[in-house]
Amino acid sequence: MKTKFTTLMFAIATSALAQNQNPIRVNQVGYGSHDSKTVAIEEAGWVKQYTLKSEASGKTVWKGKALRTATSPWSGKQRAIVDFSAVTTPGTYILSNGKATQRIIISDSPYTELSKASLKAFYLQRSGEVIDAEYAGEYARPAGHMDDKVMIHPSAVSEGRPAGTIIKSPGGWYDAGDYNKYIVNSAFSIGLMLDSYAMNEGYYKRLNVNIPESKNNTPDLLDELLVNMRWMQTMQDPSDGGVYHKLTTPNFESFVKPTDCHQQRYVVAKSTAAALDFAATMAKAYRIYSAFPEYKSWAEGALEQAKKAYAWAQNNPRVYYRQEVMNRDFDPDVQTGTYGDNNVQDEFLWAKAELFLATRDMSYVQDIMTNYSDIRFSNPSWGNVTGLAFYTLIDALQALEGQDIAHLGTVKSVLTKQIVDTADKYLVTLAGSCFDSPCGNTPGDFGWGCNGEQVCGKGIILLYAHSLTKDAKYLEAAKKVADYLLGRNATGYCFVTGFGTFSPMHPHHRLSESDGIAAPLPGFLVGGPNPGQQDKADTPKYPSNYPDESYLDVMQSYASNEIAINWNASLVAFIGWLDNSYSK
Ligand code: 9MR
Repeated sequence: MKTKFTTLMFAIATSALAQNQNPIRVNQVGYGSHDSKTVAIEEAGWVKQYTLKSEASGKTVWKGKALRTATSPWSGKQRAIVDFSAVTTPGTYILSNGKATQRIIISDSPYTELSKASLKAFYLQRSGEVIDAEYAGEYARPAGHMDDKVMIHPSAVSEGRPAGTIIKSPGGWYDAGDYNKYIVNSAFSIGLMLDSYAMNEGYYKRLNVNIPESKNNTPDLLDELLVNMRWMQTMQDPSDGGVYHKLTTPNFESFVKPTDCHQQRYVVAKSTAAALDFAATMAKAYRIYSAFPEYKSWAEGALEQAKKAYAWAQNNPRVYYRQEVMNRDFDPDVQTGTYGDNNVQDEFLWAKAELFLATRDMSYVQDIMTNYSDIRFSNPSWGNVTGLAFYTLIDALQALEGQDIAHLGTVKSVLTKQIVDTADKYLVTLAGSCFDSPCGNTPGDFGWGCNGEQVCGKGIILLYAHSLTKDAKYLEAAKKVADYLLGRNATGYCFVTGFGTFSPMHPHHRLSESDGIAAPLPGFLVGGPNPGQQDKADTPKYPSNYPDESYLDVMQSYASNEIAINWNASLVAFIGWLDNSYSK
C-alpha cells in the first residue's frame, strides 16, 4: 500500500530526476551588460513575438522575433534562439514567449560571485583541518582524516620504509565525492589554476574569498593551492625522490562524515606519471611563489623536490599505475579511483617545460626545440597534460624572445597556431548550435566530467586564443560557453551548486550528503551529461539516452553528478579569467 510518506518520497525523487520544466533555457547566473544575450527555447515552429519586461516596473523593454530556429542533433528537438542583446541596462527582467516566462539577469560583472565561490569550494574540500564557521558558515565541520598514521602499502616499499611503516601525510583536498587524495589529479588541478593565475595576476591579487589565509599578503588563490601542495610534498619518498600515486583507503568509504571514517589509509605504488606531474607542479610553483617573500624559501624547497622527482622519473620512465596487477601481487586490495595512464610522454613534456622555465636550463627543452613539429595540442585533462605544456611553453618562449636560440620564433608560432586553430574549430560548431554555444554540439562534448574537461576546457582555450590574437570573437565565444554551463543547455541545469534557479541538489559528494544540510556545499561543478552511464546499475533510470540529456541529479550518479577538484579547477580557471575580462 502506498502511504502518504512513500507518495511524498516518490514526488521528491521524481523532481530530482526531472529536467528543468521551463522550456526557456537561459544563463541563470546572468549576462554581461554589453554581451550577446540569447536564450534557447524548446518549442516547435516560430512564435510571433517574444517580450522582455522589467521585473520591477513591468514595462516592456524589448520585443521581437526569434533570431533563428535550430534542431538538436541529438534529440531532434526544435529550439528557437531569441536574441535581446540590444538591452544593455543592468537589472532583472522577465522574458516571455506567451506561454512560459523566465527571469533574466543583466549585470556589469555577472561572474564575480561565481568566481569566488568556485575557489572557496576548495576550502570546503580541505581535508584534515577544522572548517570554520567564520569562513564556511553553516557548512563548518570538525577535522577528519588527520592522516598522521598513514601506512606504507606493500606496493610502495623502499629502503627505510618497509610495508606497514607509518608516515604522516596530512592536509590537502579530498579529490572528489570520495575522501581519497591523488597526485595526478592534484597536479593537473594546480597546474591549470596556476596557468589562469599567470594570465590574470592583477585580478587574483585583488580576489578575496574569505579563507583563513586571506589576511596575509599572498593572493587567496595561491594560498589555497599551497594547502594541497603541502600535502603533495609529503607524498615524495625522501629516500629516492619517487612519488606515491595516491593516498587511499582500500575501499571507498560509505556516505558518512569525515569524522565517522575509520578505515586504515595507505600510500600506494609510486608511478612515473605521479613523479612527473609532481615535478611540473613544484617547478611551476617555485617560479610563481618566489615572488612572495613569505613563500620564497618554501619555493626553493619545492624546486629541489621537483628536480628529485624528475630524476626518479628519468630512471623509472615506464612505471604505470596498474591497480589490477597491484592487487594480484599485494594485499590489501585497493578498489578506489585509479587515474591510470599508460602514456607518459605528455607528462614528460609538461615537466620539462616547467623545469626549463624554473631553472632556465635549456637542456630540459633541447629535444622540444628540435622535435616541435611532432607535438599536438589537445584540450588538457588529468590524463593528457600536453595542453598544460603548451600553455607553459608559450609563456616560456615569450620570456626568451630576442635571444639567439635556434627555431625559437618558429616553435612559438607553431604552438600558438595550434591553440588558435583549436579555438577556430569551436567557432565553427557555434555557428549552427542549437544552444548558441560552442559546447553541446559534438559527441566529445559529453562524457564523464565533460562540464570541466570539455566545457570549461573549451572556454579556457578560447580565452587563450583571445589573449594570443586579441580578436574579440574568441572572448565572445567564451562567454557563450559560460551561458551553456549555467543553464542554456539540454537539461536546463545551471551546473554549479548553489547558483542559478535550477541547480544540482544531490551531487555524488560525501561531504554534501553527510552534513545533514539539504543544500549541497556551494560552488561545485558537477560532472555533467554522460551517455556512458557507467553508473546505471546503481541509479534510477536516466531520463534519456540522448547524450545531452544523460544526466541525473541523484546522489548515486557518480558518472554524471559527482564533483571533483579537476573540474572545479577548470571552473576556477575559466570563470576567474572571464570575470577579469569585465574589469578591463
Ligand atoms: O575523472 C575521472 C574520469 O576521467 C574517469 O573516466 C573515471 C573512471 O575511471 O574516474 C574519474 O575520476 C574519479 C577518480 O578515479 C576517483 N575520485 C572521483 C573521480 C571523479 O569521478
